[in-house]
Amino acid sequence: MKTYQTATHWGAYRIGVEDGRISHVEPASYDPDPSAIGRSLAESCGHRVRIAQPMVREGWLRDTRDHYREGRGKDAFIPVSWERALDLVAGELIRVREDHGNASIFAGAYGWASAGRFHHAQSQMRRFLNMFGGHTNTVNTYSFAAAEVVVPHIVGSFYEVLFAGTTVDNVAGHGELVVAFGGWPLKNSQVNAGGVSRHEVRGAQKKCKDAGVEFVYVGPNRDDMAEFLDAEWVQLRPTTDTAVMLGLAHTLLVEGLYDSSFVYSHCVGFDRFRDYLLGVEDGEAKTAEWASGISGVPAGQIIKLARRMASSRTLITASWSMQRAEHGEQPYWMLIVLAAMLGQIGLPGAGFGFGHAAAEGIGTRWDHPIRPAALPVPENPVREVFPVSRIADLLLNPGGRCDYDGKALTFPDTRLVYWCGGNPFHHHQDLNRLLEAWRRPETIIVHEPWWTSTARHSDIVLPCTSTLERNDFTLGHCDWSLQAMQKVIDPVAQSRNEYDIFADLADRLGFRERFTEGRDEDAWLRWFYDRTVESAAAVGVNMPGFEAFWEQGSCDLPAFENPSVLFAAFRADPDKHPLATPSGKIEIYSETIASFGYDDCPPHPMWIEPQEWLGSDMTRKYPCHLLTNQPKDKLHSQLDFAVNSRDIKIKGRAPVWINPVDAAARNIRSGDIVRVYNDRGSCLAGALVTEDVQERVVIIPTGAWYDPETPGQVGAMDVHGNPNILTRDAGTSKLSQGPVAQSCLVDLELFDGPLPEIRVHQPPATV
Ligand SMILES: Nc1nc2c(c(=O)[nH]1)N[C@H]1C(S)=C(S)[C@@H](COP(=O)(O)OP(=O)(O)OC[C@H]3O[C@@H](n4cnc5c(=O)[nH]c(N)nc54)[C@H](O)[C@@H]3O)O[C@H]1N2
Ligand SMILES: Nc1nc2c(c(=O)[nH]1)N[C@H]1C(S)=C(S)[C@@H](COP(=O)(O)OP(=O)(O)OC[C@H]3O[C@@H](n4cnc5c(=O)[nH]c(N)nc54)[C@H](O)[C@@H]3O)O[C@H]1N2
Ligand SMILES: [Mo]
Repeated sequence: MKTYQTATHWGAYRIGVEDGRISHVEPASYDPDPSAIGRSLAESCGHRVRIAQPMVREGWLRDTRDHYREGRGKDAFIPVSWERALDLVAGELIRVREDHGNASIFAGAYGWASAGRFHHAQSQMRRFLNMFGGHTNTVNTYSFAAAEVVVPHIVGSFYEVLFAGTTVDNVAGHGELVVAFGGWPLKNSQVNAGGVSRHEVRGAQKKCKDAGVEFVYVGPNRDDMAEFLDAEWVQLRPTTDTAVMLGLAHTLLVEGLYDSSFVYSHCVGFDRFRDYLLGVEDGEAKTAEWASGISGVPAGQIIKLARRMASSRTLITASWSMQRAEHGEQPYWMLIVLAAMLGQIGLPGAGFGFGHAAAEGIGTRWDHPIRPAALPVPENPVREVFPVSRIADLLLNPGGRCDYDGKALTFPDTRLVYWCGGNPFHHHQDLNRLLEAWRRPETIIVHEPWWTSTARHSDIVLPCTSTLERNDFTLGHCDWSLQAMQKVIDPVAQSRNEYDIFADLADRLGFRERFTEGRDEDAWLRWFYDRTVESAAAVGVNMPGFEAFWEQGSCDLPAFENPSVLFAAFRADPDKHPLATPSGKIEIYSETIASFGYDDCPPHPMWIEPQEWLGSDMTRKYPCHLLTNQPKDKLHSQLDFAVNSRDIKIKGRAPVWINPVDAAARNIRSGDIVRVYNDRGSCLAGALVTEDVQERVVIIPTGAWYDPETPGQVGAMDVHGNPNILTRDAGTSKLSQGPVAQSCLVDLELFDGPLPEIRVHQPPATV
């Protein structure tokens, strides 16, 4: 058996190969808490749902005028040679550029792709397309769009809070109480964008518990907090966290428990916010009673918690999920204001943080000063960008207006979509609306290793290699180790590296030399490595040569001293270390946001009633709140067909978590298949009845590939449990235009019809 080292977004592994087949997968010996997602790796190469060769949708090829766009998702595919496929792609790129201009090429192409530095799909695509004259791109993420836009207005930077936040170790040493809105879910710290060498979050959380720190979890799902933390569980109606925080703030204010010197020395705008808290203008004080009426948390519990927070060294945290909701800016802004009122920002073991355990490294390690090289991407000549989760709006409303962070954007007229490394038919909200929007462009080109839902809904499908079929290396954020990704087996069937695909396209378009700079994979890897070595040398660190690193399979970066406390310098001297806000201070009231005049994002945090929540009239029709969290068993939709994902499915469908009270009322038992529905769509899922989820909340994790009962039909039931058939596609507010997946009401019923087959893990029909 020959063994190789590889790395993924969920860990590093040793892979054994016998007779050209993967016979063995073992987590890296130095990983203290490896992820089970690695179990799925062996199937990643040989599975029947790999795309064997380039494919073109039948209707696209036959209907040369309109490309029979309604055929997307239902047409058969015609296998073609690489030569033919690349000629078609190059021809389409030229046609669209000539007839409509480069802004009509949309390649925002959001998605996690694979972990390597060089073979990063989107970087390859952007380097290629920018050399071709550019493309319409996107800004922000599905992960934390609202936070990315609002937090810089409040404290100057969002990424500083993420990558230089107060660490769990620091809390173990100095903290007394952690109040975690949305929890610290260990299921999420299995992964890290760009790679993870060691899973250390569980260990860090245990240390914190052992040090005597106490935990309060505020949220609807007990599974968000490890059992060993023994957290007090405060249940609340989903997306009402802002109201609870306001109730806490009001209690601090009226009981004189807030730090008035900190809010005046380090913040601006407290007086206006205080007027709101006291109800000076709207006549409604935001008391604990008031907060209780909205959130369902007993007023006494809010008051007690406020007192406990004020008398302890307290860290308050929010999960990223919380801002993926209508008015998702508000809970993040309010969390900062609450921490400011406690006056502990910048103190060891205290203050606030976002996304502890949302990914490995977040809240446990700071970003290393040595950063890896990235593929050089020339500047995009096309200036058009828009918020990433407005993709369906873009396709549906060419020329339409989109407000965003003080700007008025205009949607370009998209004629061609180019997607690499993402799965919008997994990640976007309201898939029926996306399906309709997806019929607008003339041509959709997708690179994928597998027949994902997105590949099935495109016109030209180019099969690319997956991780184990190429050489690369990783260095993830807050992960202090380079991990080699050694080629384990030859590319499956006719699949090719993205780099080679784009080099051949560049050849047809006349810029191969510029694209490749004369380098092959090996030369690029050395180029990347050497740039990383230079970055290390700049901070006085010597790294081994490439050969030694490759032989060894990994290279740990030296530990570096970091203060481990967010905004410690600012606390100590706000004049000498101002924040990057207009005032240099924490903006409890933002003049900038006030100047935008947005009706849905006021100048200080507020409770704004959403359209869909457990307090709205719509609950008469749809009485349950649907949350769609990250799956335990995989990364998003990746390797959905493989063993670790299959094992948690129920009769082949994604699980839906239901409280026993709601299940009994509908005569549903664990293991039953249920239909979950609202006005936007419906899907089947497998019931998992559990007291871990509170009443009137149901949870379907994301990631099951969309598998419509009638392919290509808007409104068809998804038989597999992709919750985005149910979620709403709207922006958080005019400020950030982030996704609102967590604001979603549904009902559910026992499904006792004949169980439709899961077809999405089989390749589509070919002619
Ligand atoms: N309802 C709801 N929806 C959500 C969320 C939620 O909480 N609720 N979360 C959102 C969030 S935070 C995110 S980040 C998104 C994630 O959404 P995505 O990032 O789109 O999800 P992935 O499944 O990781 O998609 C990556 C795709 O790239 C492919 N791929 C892997 N390697 C390569 C490669 O080398 N080349 C190419 N061309 N392709 C490759 C994989 O097969 C996969 O199909 O989902 C969002 N959607
Ligand atoms: N295993 C695994 N890990 C992952 C990923 C994956 O796909 N698989 N994806 C990664 C990515 S891209 C991201 S962005 C992060 C996402 O990190 P998050 O967005 O924080 O993760 P989620 O699992 O969506 O949500 C965490 C919990 O928040 C709770 N929650 C939801 N809505 C509310 C609310 O309104 N109030 C409160 N108090 N709680 C609420 C839910 O119970 C949910 O389980 O995870 C990363 N980690
Ligand atoms: Mo994400």
